Amino acid sequence: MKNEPLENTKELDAKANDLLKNTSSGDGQVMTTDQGVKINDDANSLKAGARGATLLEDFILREKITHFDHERIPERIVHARGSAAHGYFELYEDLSSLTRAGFLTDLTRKTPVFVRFSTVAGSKGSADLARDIRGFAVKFYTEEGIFDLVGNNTPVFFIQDAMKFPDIIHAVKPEPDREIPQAASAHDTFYDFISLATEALHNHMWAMSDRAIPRSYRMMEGFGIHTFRLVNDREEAHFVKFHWKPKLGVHSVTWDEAVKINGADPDFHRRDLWDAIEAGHYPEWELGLQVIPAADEHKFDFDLLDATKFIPEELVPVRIVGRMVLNRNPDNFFAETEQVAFHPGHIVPGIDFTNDPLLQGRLFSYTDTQLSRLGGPNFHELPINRPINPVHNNQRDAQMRMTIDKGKVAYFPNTIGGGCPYLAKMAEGGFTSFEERVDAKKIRDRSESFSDHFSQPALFFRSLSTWEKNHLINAYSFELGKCTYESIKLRMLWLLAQIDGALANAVASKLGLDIPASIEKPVNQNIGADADPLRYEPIPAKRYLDKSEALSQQYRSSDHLEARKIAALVADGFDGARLEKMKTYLEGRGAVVHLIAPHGGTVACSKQVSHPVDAAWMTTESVLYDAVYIPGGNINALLSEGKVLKFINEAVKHCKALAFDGEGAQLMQASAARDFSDDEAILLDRDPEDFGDAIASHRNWDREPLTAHIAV
Ligand code: HDE
Repeated sequence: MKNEPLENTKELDAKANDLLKNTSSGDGQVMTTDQGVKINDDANSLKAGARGATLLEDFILREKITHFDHERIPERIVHARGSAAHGYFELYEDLSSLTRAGFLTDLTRKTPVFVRFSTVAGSKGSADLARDIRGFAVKFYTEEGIFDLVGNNTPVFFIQDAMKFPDIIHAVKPEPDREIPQAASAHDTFYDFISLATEALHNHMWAMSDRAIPRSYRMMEGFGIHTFRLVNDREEAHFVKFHWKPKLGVHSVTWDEAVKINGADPDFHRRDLWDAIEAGHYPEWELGLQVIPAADEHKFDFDLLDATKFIPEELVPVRIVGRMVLNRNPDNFFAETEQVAFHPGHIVPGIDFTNDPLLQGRLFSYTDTQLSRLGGPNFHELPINRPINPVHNNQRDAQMRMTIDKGKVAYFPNTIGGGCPYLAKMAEGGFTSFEERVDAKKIRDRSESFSDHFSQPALFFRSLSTWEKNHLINAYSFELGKCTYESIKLRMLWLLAQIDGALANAVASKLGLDIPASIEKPVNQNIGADADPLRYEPIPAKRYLDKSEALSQQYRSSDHLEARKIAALVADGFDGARLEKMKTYLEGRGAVVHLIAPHGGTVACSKQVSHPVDAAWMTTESVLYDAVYIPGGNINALLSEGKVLKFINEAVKHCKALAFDGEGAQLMQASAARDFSDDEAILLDRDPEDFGDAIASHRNWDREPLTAHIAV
């Protein structure tokens, strides 16, 4: 299906077929104006003489320039930078005891999906490796209408109530006086806010962890975050949390790499997703559910309605129920990835909301923002947004209406239209909201059960491996080190001390500050004047679970190599036989081997065979690869090239797998790799299989503490 126009693809799912109605290609076609008039000069405007003024009459020029002038639409206020792909979802088991949603009960279905990954804070043109939460939004085109699971790559969010969303976003976005910094949270306004809104500390800790600098979109978990409801035919409801578990494991890059990747290839994640799909290595996730019986709503040490909490997998295991495969790149970025409109309020019968106050606020925001972003209320008609099942109602008119609704009737009830479109009965799949009993005072308040702000960040930190903890400490130290207000740093240190003493001490020493014994109480700010502030103060951390393995990337690995990138450093006279052996093996496991040589074009091996060069040294960087291979042969040109040593030293420092064969040993000796002859991922004259396994383990993080001296 790769590289082919949509119409040439062999198997079209229902959504691909639907998109075809609007897909167009100029191949073999004559150029026309938007009005269909054939054009025979697209380079010269109509003038009064060859050197004269341009005439207003030139409808071809006017049309072309006018359209160009209006090509831009507002970027998303958050999640502006993103990439997307098509695919499908299929179910492993019939879940009809829990839900009546067709895509979760019918084992014969392949439900088309469109998935968009994103960063949150940066602009549309910002770099992919920003330290940030990633969006993970899935649109299911089900036979009963659209279901959007608009999640993130962390299981919790920063705030508990939608009321605070504009504040946290204003705080993290570039500061409004200078519009600095772009796509970065390391600045005063963000930490001013975080240190006052202590509920944010938990998600913030995830944002300081390696999860915020993923190796690839394909190697991230996804989470629906909020507790939703599944409702079955008998109107019985269960609470549910949604999870996406990646087939390739959960992996990240180091901060040093992230900073360099942003310069070397700001589209690193976008390219990785695109290339993997084009190469036929389709990214895959399993859908997992944590199901909680309604009767257990209050049995946890936290509130299920509080989006700053996850349910540890030790308390409620994740039940794997299906898988999602992304197998087709979009044809047009703007028409699909940019115009797609997700909404947590797009649900289908069998799924329902809960009273999570963050979710409730989201239900308003998405359509509202899309009205201005996409220019009016008809954006549901855009090809990427329309469902695969028919749409009939009495909504009419407005800008850019595509549908031509026939007849006189645009109201209900009616007799003139035969009572159509008629109402569906529940048995026919009509949506009915879950009948939750509500008996309450109208009040601007927050439940005391939302007051535990420290226990889960503490559990998260305890659950990390040593290398993950070190990365997190460095991230805090970097970010707070970029703040200019000492009062903000001190407040953050005091708060970190409430979470974990060792974490706070380590960050304090890197900042060169002492943890204050006390600070002004970090009372939540947005409560009504009459409320008692003490009711909203965070309570001390509890320890209801020692550790949760699921929180650490250490336990989220896999043995897959699909679309992993390996740099083979070569120059004329290299050992072609060894390269072929290694390449064949690695490519057999789905990896991509690039020949990196002194120049573009071709490079000749010792047998005088020409091999096409994938990248010249000057056009690429070590940080763009997962591993480095030196096949040996004549390596003199490599030994005298500073870029090659930098390439290898960086790979050593970033704990990657390196394999040296034959004469490559000299390069090992000449580089930082010489100090790591016992390292399990730095291999000399070993089987390709060992190298493959080392690459699949992603990194040898045990090496990291020994690499401080390597200057790169
Ligand atoms: Fe969003 N969010 N959000 N958000 N969100 C948007 O909608 C909003 C929240 C998420 O790829 C916007 O169409 C509010 C949580 C993703 O197109 C906007 C609140 C989670 C995407 C909006 C939240 C998300 C968005 C901007 C607090 C994870 C990108 C453009 C109440 C569960 C979707 C748009 C895409 C996008 C509002 C909180 C995920 C402004 C008010 C929690 C993945 O409507």
